[in-house]
Amino acid sequence: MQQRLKEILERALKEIRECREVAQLEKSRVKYLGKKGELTVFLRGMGDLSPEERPAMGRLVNEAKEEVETLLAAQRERVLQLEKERRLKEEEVDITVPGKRFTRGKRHPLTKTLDEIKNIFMGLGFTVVEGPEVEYAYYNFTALNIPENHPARDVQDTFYINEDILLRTHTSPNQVRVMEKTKPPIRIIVPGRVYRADDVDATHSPVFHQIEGLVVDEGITLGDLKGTFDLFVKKLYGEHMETKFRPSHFPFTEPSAEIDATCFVCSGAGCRVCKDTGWIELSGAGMVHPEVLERCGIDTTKYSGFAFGMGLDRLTMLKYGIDDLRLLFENDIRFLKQF
Ligand code: 2NL
Repeated sequence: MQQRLKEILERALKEIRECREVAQLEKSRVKYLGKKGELTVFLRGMGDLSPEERPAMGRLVNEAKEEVETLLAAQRERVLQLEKERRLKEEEVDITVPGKRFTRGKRHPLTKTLDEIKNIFMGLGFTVVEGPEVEYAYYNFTALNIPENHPARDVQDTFYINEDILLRTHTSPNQVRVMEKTKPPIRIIVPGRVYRADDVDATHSPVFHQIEGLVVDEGITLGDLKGTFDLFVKKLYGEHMETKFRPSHFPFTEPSAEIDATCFVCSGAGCRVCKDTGWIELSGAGMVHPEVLERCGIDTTKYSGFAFGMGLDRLTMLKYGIDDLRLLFENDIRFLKQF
């Protein structure tokens, strides 16, 4: 009988020592000390012993149970410690591993150029005005002295929503609104997206960007236009730049001019980009047509104004040496990264 007890005890101790998880320990506890556990059953089986033998044997069994209990408790501590160490190791963070480099976004080249242009004109006391891309034909054409039969109004050139509503073909409608609402002096630039029914190629897109400028005050002359634009070009492209006017025609200005600037590429010597003229066309401009001022309720005996309109896309391409307009719209990260 003693021999059997010894055998159970040794097996129990060995099993418990090999436990590596709390759940295994619980199983062993039930197996030896539970209601139907081996030691419990063993103790009950002592009824078969003689009364003389019983106390000594009972003590031995109780000692064995205590030993098992003590080891269970000790092993439990050990297992918990092991589990903690295992978890700490699993969750270990190597603070010496180099961080992941994440690429920072940049402003689009069009935005960069526009921001520069805004800053230059704000420095001259201009305000930046923006407005809707869907416009009335009245504001886009009629108010600007563009006659009913003018080719610019053609459905071949303009995206119409219906007979009276269209996608603006320039940002001028906003200048008209400002003139209607504001008593001069007026000094504004109006940047924005504009639309024309063009097929896409290296220099054309059905959507592009324009910046127009407008000044209306007492005694404004062509000299003010020349001085303002010359200063603007020098600030944007460098002090070495010069500007010149060429006569032109727009329905909304009189007189009208195209403004050329020194060629960026050859500085005036003549090259492929400027077609050997030494000059590059930057903008259309002129004195606001009295008809346009009158339509907006501005007294032309007292006030006069100048206006200009230029393509932001073209200005940006020239500034950064970009040779294909499509690059500005495709948002290829390899292109945008360079700015
Ligand atoms: C061009 C020509 C121009 C204007 C735009 C303008 C606006 C009002 C009144 C008078 Cl409200 N003029 N804008 C004037 C001259 C030229 O743009 O070919 N731009 C790319």
